[in-house]
Amino acid sequence: TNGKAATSLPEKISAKANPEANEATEIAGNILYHAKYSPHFSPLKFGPEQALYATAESLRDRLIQLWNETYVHFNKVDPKQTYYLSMEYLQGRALTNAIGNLNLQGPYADALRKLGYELEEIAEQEKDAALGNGGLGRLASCFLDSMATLNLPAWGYGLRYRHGLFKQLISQKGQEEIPEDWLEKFSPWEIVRHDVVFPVRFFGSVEINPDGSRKWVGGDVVQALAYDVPIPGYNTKNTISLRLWEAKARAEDLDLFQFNEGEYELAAQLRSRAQQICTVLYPGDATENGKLLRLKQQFFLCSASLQDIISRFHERSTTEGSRKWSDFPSKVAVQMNDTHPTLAIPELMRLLMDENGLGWDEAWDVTSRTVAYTNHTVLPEALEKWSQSLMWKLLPRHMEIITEIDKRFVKTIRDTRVDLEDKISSLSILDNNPQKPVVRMANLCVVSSHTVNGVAQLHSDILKAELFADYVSIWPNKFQNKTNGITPRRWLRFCSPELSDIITKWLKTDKWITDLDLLTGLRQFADNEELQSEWASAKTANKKRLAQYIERVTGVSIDPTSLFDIQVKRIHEYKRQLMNILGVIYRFKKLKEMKPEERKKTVPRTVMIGGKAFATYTNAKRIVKLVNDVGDVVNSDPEVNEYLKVVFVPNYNVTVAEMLIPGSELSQHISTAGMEASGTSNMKFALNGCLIIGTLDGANVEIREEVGEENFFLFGATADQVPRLRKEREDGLFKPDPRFEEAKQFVKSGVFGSYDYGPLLDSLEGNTGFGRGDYFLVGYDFPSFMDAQAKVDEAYKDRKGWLKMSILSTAGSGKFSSDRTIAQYAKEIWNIEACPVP
Ligand code: 4GP
Repeated sequence: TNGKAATSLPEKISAKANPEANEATEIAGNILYHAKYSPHFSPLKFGPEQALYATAESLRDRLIQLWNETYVHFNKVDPKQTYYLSMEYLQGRALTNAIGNLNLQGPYADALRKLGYELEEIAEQEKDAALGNGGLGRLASCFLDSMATLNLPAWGYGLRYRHGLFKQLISQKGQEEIPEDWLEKFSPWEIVRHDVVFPVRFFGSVEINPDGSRKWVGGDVVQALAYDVPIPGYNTKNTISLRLWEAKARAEDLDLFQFNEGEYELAAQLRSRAQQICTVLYPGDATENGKLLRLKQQFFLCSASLQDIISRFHERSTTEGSRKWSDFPSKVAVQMNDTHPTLAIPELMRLLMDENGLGWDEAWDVTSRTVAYTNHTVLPEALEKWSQSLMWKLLPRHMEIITEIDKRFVKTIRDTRVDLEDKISSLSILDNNPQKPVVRMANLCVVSSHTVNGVAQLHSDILKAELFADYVSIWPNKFQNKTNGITPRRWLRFCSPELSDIITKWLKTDKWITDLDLLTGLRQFADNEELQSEWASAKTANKKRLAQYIERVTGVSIDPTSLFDIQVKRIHEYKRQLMNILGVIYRFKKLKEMKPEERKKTVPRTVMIGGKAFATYTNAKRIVKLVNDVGDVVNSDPEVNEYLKVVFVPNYNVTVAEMLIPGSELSQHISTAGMEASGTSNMKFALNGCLIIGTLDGANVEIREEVGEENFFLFGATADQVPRLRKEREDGLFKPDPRFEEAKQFVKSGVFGSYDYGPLLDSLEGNTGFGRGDYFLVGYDFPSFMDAQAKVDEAYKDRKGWLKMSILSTAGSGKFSSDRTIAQYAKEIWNIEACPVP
């Protein structure tokens, strides 16, 4: 802040002579206009928050203009269009991104300065839109940015959760969750479309018409109302939509009679049932009610989106005369982001058959040529299975359709593939196990989609060799790989302007921002001392900024000259934050045992770990607690804290990531091989010149290939060894490394407080009676992890060598642009082409 920020509305702005200044003056005028005439606060106040909303609204004016032009253009050209269906979007903040994509940093910064503010200070007022959990949701948001930037006719569909991902508080108890409140005031980015409303039904029953056709009737009907969020592309007019549905009751759903009788809750029952649908992201599903609500959410997204898609198909048809349903797949591609939107399949079938009169074969042909499915995980607990009885209750017509799809599929296999007879029970969609009959959503997706993809090469290979192996023998061409990517705008250009400017200077062009492969041009300068020193000063600036942030949010002061070692992601046993912290514990113990002169020779390190644990995932919460307890002890140890600091970064989200990643030097991607489908933060870190310590898992494999194996700290078992190692562990054949035992023993000795870490440590033992002891192979990988860490320390002592590796890491990250990923989806799955607004 410039220290004398305006708190009351300035009267007028004086203009300067040059055009850039004129633009700034115009923008400042616009901001003032909104502060006055779109008032959301008491008149004449102009604090940072008022400035944020007015600034956002001034930008929104521009976006709406571009958005309308894009819409009109798409309508005119009538291209094939992709609809990305996702239950999650982790958008983060939008202001800096919109200003950056429109290339208006300079004018906006000047305009705000005229009004007494710094742009960064205003940007910081914005809350994150956190309508997602982790990787899958952030991927969807990166994809939207790339779709717009590549001028693709593509839209996102999602839900407008009133409360996004919980806020994480760290207390003496460990993690506590409190509701997040991104709509506390309002979001300046969304626009409600009062004319885009569709009815969505739940429960009810199926009626058979005299002609044999069927109709779903009765039950509850909820309105889906569209809220659109503009998604600007970088350096293009194209601005696409993220359409988020909100559930609304109809006026007649309020029982006035009961209300007037004083029965307020009863009277508003239907209304409150409707409101529940979009109240929170991922309501707990341990209870029957919780399951029902989640299923409702999924269906709500699918039904509203498909009705909208079909109505657009009709709307555009009228310009061209009548259009045939068989054209639908050449106009519409639906991508299901994981199995969460699987109900799009039976819902599209229902809409085609029951509402539009198509026969089964025609509806099936249209549906199966329209939908495609992306798998994001092989974890069995994440492969959705819905109880058949719950589904029959909530969606009786859809269950009829699913049953029929299954019946026909099984018949085809029986008729054509005798060799698969004994596989039918696992290939079928319905699992009719009398104990617990369920619908296997992944199977429904594979059977119905024209294309199924994994999200990194190794993951796609595992899907083909294991999870979906028998399907591959039926449809060898259905399966593809689309290695994930990240948007270079948010994850380099805007979050690290210093480093970006250096890259632009050395490459003599800023075209890398949309053509990330150009970064390879940095390789030739990796040894150049001038580049290295510029590189180092950008890194240092980012590290200092990060150190200030850490001190502000945790009170821990960290040394910007120490090695910044970061692991941030959802807390999960397979991601092995526990292995990381055990390594830190071992390091701490050794530092304690050293003589002072010996300590001086070590490389000082700051280890930062951040991430949210699912509210009911006990072991994950224990890990959070352990990291915090270790931090308390280490950071206050006067002998050691010059050489080691341990920080738990609270409330990890997109905005926090934008602060951490540019300041990182080493990042940990250390999952048990075969379990992390891809990872995407690994790509963000590598792009920012941060070296990776990691296993051969997910996209790590490809990152290592691209940046060069000498620039990657590799350790650990490979995916194909994992089953054998688990077996050996179970059979008691595993001999633990003494360092591993020592670290565990140290925790048990109570150095880190009185919390009972017994159950957490027991999960690392071979035979705990559950036969799943150390399922994630922390014990097996620990020694090679520690060896790799020792190599990191050695490498860091060589400043030039490290800088070279850092430059080569950025230089090798071009492949991981989401522009590349989306271009491949467009060509190889969706069959759509760019449609740039002239
Ligand atoms: C995540 C995977 O765990 C991660 O490896 C991958 O990078 C990401 O999807 C995007 O593909 N999965 C989820 C989830 O977030 O909820 O299954």
